[in-house]
Amino acid sequence: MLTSEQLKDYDRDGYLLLPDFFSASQMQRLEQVGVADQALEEGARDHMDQDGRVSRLSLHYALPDSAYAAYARSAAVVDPIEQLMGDRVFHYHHKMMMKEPLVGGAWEWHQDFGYWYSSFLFPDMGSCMIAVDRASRANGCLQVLAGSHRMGRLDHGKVSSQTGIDLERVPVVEERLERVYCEMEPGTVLFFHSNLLHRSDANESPHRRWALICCYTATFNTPFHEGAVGDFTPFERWNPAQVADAVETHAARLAGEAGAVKG
Ligand SMILES: O=C(O)CCC(=O)C(=O)O
Repeated sequence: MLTSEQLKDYDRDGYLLLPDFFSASQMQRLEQVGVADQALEEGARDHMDQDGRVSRLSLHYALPDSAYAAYARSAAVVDPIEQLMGDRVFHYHHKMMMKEPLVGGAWEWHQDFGYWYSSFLFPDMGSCMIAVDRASRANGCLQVLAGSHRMGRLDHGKVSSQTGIDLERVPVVEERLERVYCEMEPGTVLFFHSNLLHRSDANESPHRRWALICCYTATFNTPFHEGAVGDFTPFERWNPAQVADAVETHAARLAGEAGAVKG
């Protein structure tokens, strides 16, 4: 459970960075599954940055039998999210952000609610970013503007093929709010508010930067229009043993499909 100090920090800053949340060996196993998983690769979408570099992400609105969905169901993630939001939550989606060595592109300044707004009325939504690899400034770790969630939702428009805020506003905001580079060891997590401004640089290093981001909405805040994607129903939350079992089941399935997943 999060402490009252941590809840206060989140209210003030719009994020909470928690090292050693999962172990390095758990993250290594998750990555082994991800790397061996052809479906993850084939299901990934490319997003171009301003310089034409590509960031890949593999996103699921459902919670299928997968190692990634197991983390999205994990009570270790969902319980703190509910504490931070002060409400029960539904899973919205989860996605593996695959910023590959030397080629992984940047993400422009944006708020997640900047585009989730098209389907949801309230910004009572939040995410948990789980560092699968080490994330540093060199391989394009997430950057946040501390406290920017308190500005409310800003206008978003097209920035290259991404959706982002008017970049002329950023220096003005930066005069008042600190830019924080969220460097994360594998297993560090970052909980963040849907109105927190964030971005990341391209990965010019030889090191992969994968992160799993799990996104939730308060149960009262389901999409306001028909046809919005997502399954807004109660879901089972799993303890660490159930998560570990699901990861191994996924690894075994892949091994059956294509030879052993190296452990
Ligand atoms: O993975 C990243 O560096 C950026 C992710 C992001 O901005 C997002 O998912 O909204």
